[in-house]
Amino acid sequence: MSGGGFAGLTVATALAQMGWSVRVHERARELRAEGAGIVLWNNSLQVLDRIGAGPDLASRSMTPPAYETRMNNVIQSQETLEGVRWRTMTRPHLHASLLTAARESGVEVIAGSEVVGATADGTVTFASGETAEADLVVGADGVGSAVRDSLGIPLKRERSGDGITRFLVPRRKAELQALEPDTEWDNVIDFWNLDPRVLRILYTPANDEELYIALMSPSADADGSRVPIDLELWTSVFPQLAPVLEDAARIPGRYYGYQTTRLDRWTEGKVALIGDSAHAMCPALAQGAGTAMQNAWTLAAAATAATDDMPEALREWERLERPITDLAQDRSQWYADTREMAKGNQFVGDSIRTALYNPTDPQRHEVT
Ligand code: FAD
Ligand code: 3HM
Repeated sequence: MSGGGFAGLTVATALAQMGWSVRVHERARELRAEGAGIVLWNNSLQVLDRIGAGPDLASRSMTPPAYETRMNNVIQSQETLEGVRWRTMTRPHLHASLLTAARESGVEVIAGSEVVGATADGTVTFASGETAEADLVVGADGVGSAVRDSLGIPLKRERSGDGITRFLVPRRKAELQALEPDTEWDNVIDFWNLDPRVLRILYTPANDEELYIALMSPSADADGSRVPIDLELWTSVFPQLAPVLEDAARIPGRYYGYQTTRLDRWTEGKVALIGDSAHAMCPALAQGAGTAMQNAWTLAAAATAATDDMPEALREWERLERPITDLAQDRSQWYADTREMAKGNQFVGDSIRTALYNPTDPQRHEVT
């Protein structure tokens, strides 16, 4: 396994629980997740339950009462998402839950171990110059994947003009309530402003104490995309969020331009790619990590069921599982290009299909 992020830890845990002997090589010296908050849906929550990470994850995460969308501070929709499983949390908490599940399942996680490449026959090469052989190699090493690049798999990158800077800050619920008493501050609130200037704040409570805020602006807007943030600009447009923007302004921050990575194929011989190395996507539908964990589970199941021909089993896995991930990528890129999320009521039809998917259901591909 190359990479100890959400994809790598999930596939490693699933494989170990299915009887494999598994080693995860993580380049970073410390095993932890960088970044702020995250939203997960049924497709990944089912997997987290199956690998035993569900209770720990639930202990410090929440399901907000609604996903609210505002334009110029006027409410467009409050989607209660009845019948849809979803939860918000911090990235460090999700990573810690996965790491615990991995270790409890007997996965060996080696930090400070960089993979430089792999070959179709299952040979992995490390930066140290050492090599190892495996029955299955998984490239879960993120958007800059060394495993993917060493295999020479052709890819296309599509960029959008917009991007986002993410922060984890204290909730400050009482101070926000004092500023806007009628607001339900436990909701996710997607505050859009398109005219006269494109500036958006996605407000996502992650638990009782921590709040994830994501500040979006076009990359062409130098002040809007500046880090640390231009506090005066952001508080002038979003005065009701001043207390939490002041916290965000004290954090260095990194502006991330939206982009999609699409590969010709996800497998090569005994090597499979999952997560951002195979299918990085824009975050509009909040499905990058979700599809990573979904594909981690289905890959583990497909590899375990493989009899003598691992390369063919991996190709069949991609054929069956790829369409639902392609859909999430395409819809998320479309939202990034059109900003249609600003209209509200967007979690319907094709935009919610990936969220509802259950990768652990053996009947999921049966045609009725
Ligand atoms: P990564 O998280 O990038 O992990 C890769 C790991 O591999 C890292 O630990 C890295 O150190 C390691 N590594 C890299 N190279 C090597 C190497 N050569 N050798 C060994 N190890 C290596 N997704 C959601 O589901 N919900 C959301 O709400 C959401 N919001 C998002 C918001 C934004 C603004 C962005 C940018 C993304 C968002 N995503 C979201 C997407 C999500 O963050 C990614 O899809 C997810 O982190 C991918 O996981 P991964 O394990 O594939 O890759
Ligand atoms: C959860 C989430 N949803 C949407 C975006 C976006 O459109 O940038 C980012 C997110 O973290």
